[in-house]
Amino acid sequence: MNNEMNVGRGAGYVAASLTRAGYDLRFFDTMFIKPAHIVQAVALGGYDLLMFSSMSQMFPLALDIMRQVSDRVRLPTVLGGIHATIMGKTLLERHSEIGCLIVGEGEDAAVSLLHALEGRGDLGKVPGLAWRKDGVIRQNPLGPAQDLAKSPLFPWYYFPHQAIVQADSGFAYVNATRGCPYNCTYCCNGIYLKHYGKNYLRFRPLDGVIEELAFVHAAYGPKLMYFGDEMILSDMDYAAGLFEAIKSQLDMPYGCMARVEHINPEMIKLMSETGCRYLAMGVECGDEDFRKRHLRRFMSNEQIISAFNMARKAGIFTTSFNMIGFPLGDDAYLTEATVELNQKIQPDYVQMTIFYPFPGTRMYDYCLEHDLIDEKKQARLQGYHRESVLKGVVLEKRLNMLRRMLNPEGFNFKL
Ligand code: B12
Ligand code: SF4
Repeated sequence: MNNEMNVGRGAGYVAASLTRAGYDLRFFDTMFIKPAHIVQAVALGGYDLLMFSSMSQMFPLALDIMRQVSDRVRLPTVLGGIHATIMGKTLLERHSEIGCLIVGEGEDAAVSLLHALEGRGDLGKVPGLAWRKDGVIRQNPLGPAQDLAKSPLFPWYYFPHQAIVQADSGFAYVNATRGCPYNCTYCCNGIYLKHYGKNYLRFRPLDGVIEELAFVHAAYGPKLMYFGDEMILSDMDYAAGLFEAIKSQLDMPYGCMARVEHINPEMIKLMSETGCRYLAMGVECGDEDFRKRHLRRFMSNEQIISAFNMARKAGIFTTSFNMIGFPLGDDAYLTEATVELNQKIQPDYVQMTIFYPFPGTRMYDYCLEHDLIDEKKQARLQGYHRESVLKGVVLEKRLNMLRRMLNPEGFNFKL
């Protein structure tokens, strides 16, 4: 389930793992194949199982496809991805359309599930499986976090060129790590941390990453390799080794995301010398007290200013991530504080989005407790780029005005 011109990483890895285990599969991406056509293709027959990968906002469409398919053919369905991971077996209690679901990482679990369905294993032993047995809904314990050294190669060939190289930036999203050690109140990362603990943060072997970068560069020719990893700098030694290998073996421009706490003069020097041309860092809210107290982001405004200064002086294009429309606090005041901080740090691009309550996060629980979510709006909006999903909150005009004011030249990245 996808609504962005980008690759579905989780679904890709699970599909690659099943292919490696010898299963035949067809990969449908709702960004490129209309749901009605997917339903038609599946209804034509030849399939034994229908597997879905879905984030929360796309889940209603996943359910809709399941319903449409079940009107035509009888096929068992499996749901995986972040939404299944957050909600677990409660989704089975609410939706009879879903045959079973897998909580957590799916490379090994999906293979184990298919083995069990073929009678080569026991459903009770499939890691993270939530399923129905004799009218009772059960949920198996999760397995260990995926060993990234044993992950299959990412199946780039499932995706069209325009999903791999972003039209506006020329960036290709790649990854070297999985996970983040922090636990901000609005982010789903905490769910994975809860399930996998400190083993959640993992690093791919460097030779595999370098080989993949060389392949993506040769095959698709992006302007820049962008590490979309949550927290690539969480192990400075790993990051330094990776960046030096990129310089010595590939010599191609790259970019990444970071927390301001990880930016220091030595790291910035190394990044700029090894080809880092793009760095995106979260500000989220310009009011330090609010940020610490309600978002549980403990960096100071000084640290934010200093990190952006260092990057700018090193000639690295910077983006700041920001949110407006929080469910608590005075939003007009908080927005002003965020604008002021951005005017101080002067990033090359200011990304402004609207707070969205993701199930499983503490901010979501707060919104539920205070009955703040407008379900109709939520069903209509599939992201946080246009409007707030909170009751009575209308932010579209303000958001557009802020975007124009803070980015008079738009996204103007040049190498
Ligand atoms: C990289 C990334 C992106 C990239 C690539 C996204 C993609 N489609 O893969 C880009 C920039 C495009 C992106 C876009 C968006 N993202 Co994003 N993204 C991430 C990030 C940082 C890492 C995801 C990742 O690559 N993980 C590694 C892969 C291998 O793991 P995975 O995706 O979880 O998949 C594993 C399991 O879930 C499971 N699994 C997955 N599918 C299936 C299917 C089956 C059948 C089975 C059995 C198992 C299974 O197995 C997989 C492998 O182990 C996460 C943060 C996070 N920690 O998850 C946010 C995150 C997933 N993104 C999020 C959001 C909101 C979005 C957007 C909606 C933002 C927007 N534009 O409004 C879009 C939606 C794009 C879309 N519809 O696909 C939220 C999702 C919250 C939610 N509850 O749904 C997250 C969790 C961040 C957050 N805010 O907390 N994102
Ligand atoms: S630092 Fe970023 S990825 Fe990590 S928990 Fe906070 S928002 Fe999520």
